[in-house]
Amino acid sequence: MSQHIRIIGVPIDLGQARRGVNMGPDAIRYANLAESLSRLGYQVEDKGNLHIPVRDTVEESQLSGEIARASVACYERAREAVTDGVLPIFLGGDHTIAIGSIGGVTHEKPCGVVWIDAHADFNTPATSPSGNVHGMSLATLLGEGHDELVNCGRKGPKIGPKDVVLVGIRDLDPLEREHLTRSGITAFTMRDIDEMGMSFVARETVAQLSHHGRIHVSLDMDSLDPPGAPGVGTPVPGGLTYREAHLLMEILADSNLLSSMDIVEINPIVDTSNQTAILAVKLAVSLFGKRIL
Ligand code: EXY
Ligand code: MN
Ligand code: MN
Ligand code: MN
Repeated sequence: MSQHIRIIGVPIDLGQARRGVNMGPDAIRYANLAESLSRLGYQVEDKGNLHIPVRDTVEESQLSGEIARASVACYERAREAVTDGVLPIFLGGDHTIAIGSIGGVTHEKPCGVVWIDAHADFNTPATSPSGNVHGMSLATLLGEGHDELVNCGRKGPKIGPKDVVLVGIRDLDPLEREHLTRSGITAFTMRDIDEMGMSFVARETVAQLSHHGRIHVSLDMDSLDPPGAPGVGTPVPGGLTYREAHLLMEILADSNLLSSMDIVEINPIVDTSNQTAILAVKLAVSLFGKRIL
């Protein structure tokens, strides 16, 4: 695992309707991400933010085109990080950033992806009740969605159904649910976590994803239970507890396969005293840290 971490901010709020998620990168910086990772012994560099247009200046009809433009920029940064042998952490912004980040880190070779989320983000323009692209990010990565997004960086699917495991799922739209069931993707719902425990779920996740020798963690902070992580645009009750989320990070850390990460969907406008960003940083410390004993 690289000892050099590169932070890349992607302040995008074009994939959903609420304002504020574009301030996520600075909220996470303010919660001391760089200092916390440096303290673990990593060399940490912050590349600042990608340039994203202000939401109010973008017409509804231009949204997917602007998301595609941002995704290509993000893709290039991700690809460059892999070439440079560093471990990139992408700070959202909404979950559309994963189209570029995961696209880019898989430019040369595939990797496993842990998608930690209350949602599956597996809608397509045909199944989505909202039309919001952040609810389509994973389907896009598997090759279904707006053409300019599916073909971002390189043509076609960026990962296959066996390359991704979902953890924390508890809110699916009706057609999205059918689509996910047909896809063959492994999804651990909150019920699975309740019944089998996070220890089993996390170990099974690593076992299913270790075949490519590299794992990307896409952490949507709405996977957490809302009382501990209120600063998200689409909260869903009954999420991961503080300890379940940390145990997942700790077991992923034990794999020594971590190669890149997204932290997404933090909206400081609806947060309380930046606690969602503070929690995200603690989870990153568990993910990149060593066992306490
Ligand atoms: N399934 C809903 C939709 O497609 O609009 C909600 C999606 C929320 C997506 C957030 C990022 O995880
Ligand atoms: Mn998401
Ligand atoms: Mn979500
Ligand atoms: Mn594969």
